[in-house]
Amino acid sequence: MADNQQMWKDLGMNLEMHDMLCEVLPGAIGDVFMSQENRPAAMDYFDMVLADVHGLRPAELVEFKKGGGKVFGTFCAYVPDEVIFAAGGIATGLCAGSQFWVPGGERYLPANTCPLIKAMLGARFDKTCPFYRLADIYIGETTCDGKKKAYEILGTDVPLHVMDLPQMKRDKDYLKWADEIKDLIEVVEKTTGNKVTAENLAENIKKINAKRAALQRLYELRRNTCVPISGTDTLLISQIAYYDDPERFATMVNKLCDELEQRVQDGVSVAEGKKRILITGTPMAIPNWKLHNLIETSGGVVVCEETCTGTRYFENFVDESGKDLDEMVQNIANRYMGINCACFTPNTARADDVIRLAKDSKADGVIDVNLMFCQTYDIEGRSLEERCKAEGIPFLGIETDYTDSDAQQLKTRIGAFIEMLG
Ligand code: BJ8
Repeated sequence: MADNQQMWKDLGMNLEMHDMLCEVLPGAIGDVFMSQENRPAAMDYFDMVLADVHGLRPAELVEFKKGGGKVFGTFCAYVPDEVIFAAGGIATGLCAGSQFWVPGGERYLPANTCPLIKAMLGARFDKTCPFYRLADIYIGETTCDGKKKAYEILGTDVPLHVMDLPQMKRDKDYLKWADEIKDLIEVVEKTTGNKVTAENLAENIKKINAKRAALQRLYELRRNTCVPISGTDTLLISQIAYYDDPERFATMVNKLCDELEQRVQDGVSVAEGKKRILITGTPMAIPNWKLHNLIETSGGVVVCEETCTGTRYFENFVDESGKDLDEMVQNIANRYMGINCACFTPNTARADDVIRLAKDSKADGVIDVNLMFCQTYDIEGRSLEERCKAEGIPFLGIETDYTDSDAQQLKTRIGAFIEMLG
């Protein structure tokens, strides 16, 4: 911890304020994670990463930077890590899941902005997150309006490149996204001083695909009647996926999956008699475990997340057969355009995904979680509910923020929904 203090100081962090943030974390970890029974032993790696979330990985990144390495901060599942790693850079998610950062963001943004966006700005301008301090450049993207405008403000304080994400999925939009990836390659090359070549890109396409494969394996194991891991633990893993070293992360997830396979064989379940829930909606950035915790302490078990801290992050591989840089870039573009975010129109494929995943994971019900003031996901909630109802899948829509002020009320609603599932 003493070393961390020096590192945080060197990163120009506001230590006094950061201490306040650190004070609440151990309690939250105890309440949310350690209180669960019968956790897989291989969760110890992820627990360790979480317990020192502002120490372990930042220290690695500091070392990397000492050797001249460049760190790229990202905010969205559409930003292709492959090209950043190909140029010898490191991509790290800049998560914004804590209420702690929201008041800081409200100094720059209207109060009726999504908490995730407010937390992004609070984490940067309050100087209380080492990842936000470490990143040499941020990579934004034109997804929702709130993020677009927030990037303009962030860009006054840190180098920032915004990728222009198409909002439709016509053939020309796939070509356009490939073009944007080429622009990103130029930015990455300029920042790192290294070239993206067909060779290093092919290697990194494989590396990131391997990480996706590990996550797919984990999510498939949750489909078993005997649920070998809680949704809360899985959410933590999905959150860590955004900033851990990809190869080590895949190794640790595969190690966990070996244990979970054994659990399934032995009939070890963490969810005896619990109702299976699929969560869909807005992403849950670390340390937002609110809904999983409420569901899993109210008689439910989360068996799948159709979110960007879930299937949207890892479903579909990049085709590895590209022979030259152009083909590889188009293959990357095609894979990322397959993500079904509500910022696209139309976005009916997301509802198809929810139905497919609900069936595959044998969900008893779907809970659609919307971060307050996120218009695009909020609006999609209605058609999603209609689709689920048409398929005979019970549905509950929830809107919430990062505070605990509605926790009791939500617990009552979730408890009633789970009871209604029979
Ligand atoms: S691909 S979901 S990570 S944009 S910030 S849209 S919650 S109002 S995060 Fe997202 Fe990429 Fe889409 Fe996924 Fe709403 Fe808030 Fe906007 Fe948000």
